[in-house]
Amino acid sequence: MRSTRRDFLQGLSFAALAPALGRSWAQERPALPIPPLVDVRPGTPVTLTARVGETEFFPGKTSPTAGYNRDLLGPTLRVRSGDEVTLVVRNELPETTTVHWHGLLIPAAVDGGPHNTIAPGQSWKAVLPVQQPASTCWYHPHPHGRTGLQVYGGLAGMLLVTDREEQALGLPARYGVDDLPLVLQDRVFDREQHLVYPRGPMALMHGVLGSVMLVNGVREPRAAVPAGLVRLRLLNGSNARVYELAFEDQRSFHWIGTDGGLLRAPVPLQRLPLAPGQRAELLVDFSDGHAAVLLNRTSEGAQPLLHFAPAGERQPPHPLPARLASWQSPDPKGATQHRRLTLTMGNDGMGSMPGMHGMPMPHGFDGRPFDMDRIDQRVKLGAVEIWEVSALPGMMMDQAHPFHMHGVHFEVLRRDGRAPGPLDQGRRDTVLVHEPVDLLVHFTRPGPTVPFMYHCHILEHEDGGMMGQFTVT
Ligand SMILES: [Cu+2]
Repeated sequence: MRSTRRDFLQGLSFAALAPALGRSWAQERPALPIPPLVDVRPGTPVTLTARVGETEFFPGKTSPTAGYNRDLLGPTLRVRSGDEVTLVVRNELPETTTVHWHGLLIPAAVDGGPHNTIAPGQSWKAVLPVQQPASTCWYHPHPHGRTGLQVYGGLAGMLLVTDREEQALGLPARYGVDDLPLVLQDRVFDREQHLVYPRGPMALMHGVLGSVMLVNGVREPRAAVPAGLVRLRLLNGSNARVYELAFEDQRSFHWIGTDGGLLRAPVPLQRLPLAPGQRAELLVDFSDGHAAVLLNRTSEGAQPLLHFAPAGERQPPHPLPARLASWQSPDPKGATQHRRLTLTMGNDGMGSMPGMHGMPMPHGFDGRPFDMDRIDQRVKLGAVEIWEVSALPGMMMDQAHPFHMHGVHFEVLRRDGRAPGPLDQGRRDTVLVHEPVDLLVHFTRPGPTVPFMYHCHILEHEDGGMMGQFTVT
């Protein structure tokens, strides 16, 4: 019953798997799976084996998938700021992969971008000097042209950075109990309820959007939580979908963290957008003991993501720390370079539709598709720069793009020429670009030979050429 390597190569279009023998599923919702937590300590290498497997997303229906050390997704890695840790990636996939440590501020040589390839059967050792604020990061493949498929197949995991300042805050910190890792993904299933990866012009244009929502690889699971304060670490691990997170009962929650770590102070909200690649940390108070449903609430309606079932003794409402983190924002007056980048869609993504146009035009920046052999930007180590990033409105569609930079955290300085709103605050590595944004970027990690990447985190846009690279010397 194992899926074959050939199945994975064929792009998840594998109708050949026989359905598993029927077994009765309990009527109640499946419990939220919590990926195993691995504390990565200096001097003790941890191995991630990328491999194919199979997953039963629907009762009795098995789909080929992929994961790290398991059939789907990967363990949660936890590292401490100040440590140097060693990770070994073993590639047991039938094709080349890489592993990018998304959110870690590390030298480009170990960043895991498309230059750090690992051939099938080979291993890659990455020594990572972790020096950054506590944050919720993740890891995922980044081979050029194959990132979308490999992430979609299940290759992704969370990577948590802790530090003393965060630990002193007394935030909920019991992993899997009141500190929950939540990987949000949407997927497409065929009529037989097998996982499929759609290709073609629509996928190239919008990215792959599925109608089935998964949290930690499971459809609409149920999380048993204490009747008190709970910390949610949300990762949008979807290929293309932007979420609008809200609770069904409109309860408010506190937003406490972004891609780059904790905010300066908790922000009460009822709704939070989360673009592909982004992370958000929330504190939700379940001390009323009432069940709650986390939704993706869009203009088209609301899709349930996760059901919370508070249990146990009700804890009195928990006072939040007034201040979470302090950091120095770079002075924009010290910016030594202003760069302007425009995300451009090739033929509005229609280039691959036969007969529609002449030459297929790939996605890119300023009309140029990604080229592994071309350095697009050269940056001085230690420099502060302003990157003005905009998206060219297409002829056929107006698409927002999650713009991601490796090797840096940035802050949004202006959006559409004005001071950004409260939802743009915090340190980030991924920002949704619809209106033009000015990003204040501090380049603190070296990339003299192997470059860092910047790209759209709609993975089909990235694979289609919407990526560039920069050196830092
Ligand atoms: Cu894009």
